[in-house]
Amino acid sequence: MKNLRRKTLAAASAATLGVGLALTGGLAPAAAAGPDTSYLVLAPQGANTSKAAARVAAAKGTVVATYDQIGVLVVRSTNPDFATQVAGAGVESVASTAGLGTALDEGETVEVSAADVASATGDPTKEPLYGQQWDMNMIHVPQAHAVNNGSANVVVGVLDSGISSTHPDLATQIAKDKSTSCIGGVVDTTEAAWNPTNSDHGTHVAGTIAAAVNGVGVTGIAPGVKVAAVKVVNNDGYIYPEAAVCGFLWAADHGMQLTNNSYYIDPWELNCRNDARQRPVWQAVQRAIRYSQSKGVLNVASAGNSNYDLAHKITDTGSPNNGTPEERVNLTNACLDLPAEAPGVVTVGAVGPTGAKSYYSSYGQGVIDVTAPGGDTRYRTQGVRSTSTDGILSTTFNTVTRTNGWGYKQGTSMSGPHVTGVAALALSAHPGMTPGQLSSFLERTAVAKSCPEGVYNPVPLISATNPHLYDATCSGGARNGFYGAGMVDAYNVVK
Ligand SMILES: [Ca+2]
Ligand SMILES: [Ca+2]
Repeated sequence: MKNLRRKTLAAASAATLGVGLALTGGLAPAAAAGPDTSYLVLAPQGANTSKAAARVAAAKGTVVATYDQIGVLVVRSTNPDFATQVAGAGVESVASTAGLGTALDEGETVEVSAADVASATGDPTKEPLYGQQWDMNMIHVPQAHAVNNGSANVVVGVLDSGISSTHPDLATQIAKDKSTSCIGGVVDTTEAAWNPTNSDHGTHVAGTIAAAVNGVGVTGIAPGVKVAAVKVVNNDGYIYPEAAVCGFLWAADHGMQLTNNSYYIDPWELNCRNDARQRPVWQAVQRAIRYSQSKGVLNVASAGNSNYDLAHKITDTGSPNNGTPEERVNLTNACLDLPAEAPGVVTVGAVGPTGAKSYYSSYGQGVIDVTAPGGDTRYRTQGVRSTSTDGILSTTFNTVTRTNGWGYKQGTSMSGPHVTGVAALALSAHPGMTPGQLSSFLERTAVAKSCPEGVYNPVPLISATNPHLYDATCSGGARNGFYGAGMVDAYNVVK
């Protein structure tokens, strides 16, 4: 969905333009305060942050969070010359995160009418809305539950827009003592802080992983496990790197074995490789991901909804969004889509109800590890109209009426939590696997899917002017660019 991707970026640039201009205005009087700006200050790898903290104070910055585990400080400052003045011994690099927030690919929610309360049977297929959960049949969730529906020892961090703690399908499923907001890079564990504000994205994701089998609404894939809300999406719908850093470290230091990351940050779209200012920011996020893995966390991430070949960024002609597209041939893996492309992260594409790649799902040989249901509301009509029931049904929170409910969304944001849920079942049945063992187990137990022949075009009628808007070509054999090692399977990981 290259158009959407460009729109997202346009919004990000507009929201942060003012800050960027102010920062480069070197002629302002030294005494004038600039805008209140967030920075990541990196100490040398392995060093503690005390020297860096002293330099921050001298440069008129305020440390708002200290991440000694990875040698990173989150700092706010109104000093327009902060980045220059903080440099010195004990500081490896510094970067403002202004302009580096990525908009959450929110997607539309189509609500369904409230389900009648039945009696809890322990059978997921008896949940009132189960008949609309085609995704659960596709990955054999009922068969899995007959063996194992999850252990309460497994806690999944949902790095997202918060989870509604009053939702009847989720209230019993949340590890409240492990839930937090990470907005601004700073931990706030009050319940209000990690509940949703302007987005129910995280509530939907959490329901796919662990909605209760309780005679109400839907079933999740692993209702026996716990989810923790780790809110990284701010009230404007942006994920900033300092929030992601905070989220990975929180999950790692609070005994979580898994995180779900249904968001992505696109530095390469912003020409990261040629931008020295951005590089420290991505280094900080990568340090955080590496740290979490060292603490036994497997991180699962969505591939993105751009129908983009992530293995061939070098031919990108879609940027910049604000002018004539230019071919950029210097893009390399120097800056990766994070967290999806960080080493060790399970990267997930999406399929619709037919099992074929969803029209929007990004792909790429060597990038996609596994696939899972994310919905495809266009395949039935070849793109002409949306069929909402071909999306993924899960728990919702209406941010206008402030009420809980159920509804459909589609995206790799929805397929990611299917993999996370299956991984949670796998750990429940086979405790003690390392992140590396778990990710290879997920791949070994996945059901391989072969490439479609030729150019794949599921929605030729979606655009009146461009019938090839969603063309994609799959490469590879048993393991390929559309489906990775194949479709994850809940039964195969517990049997
Ligand atoms: Ca339920
Ligand atoms: Ca990966």
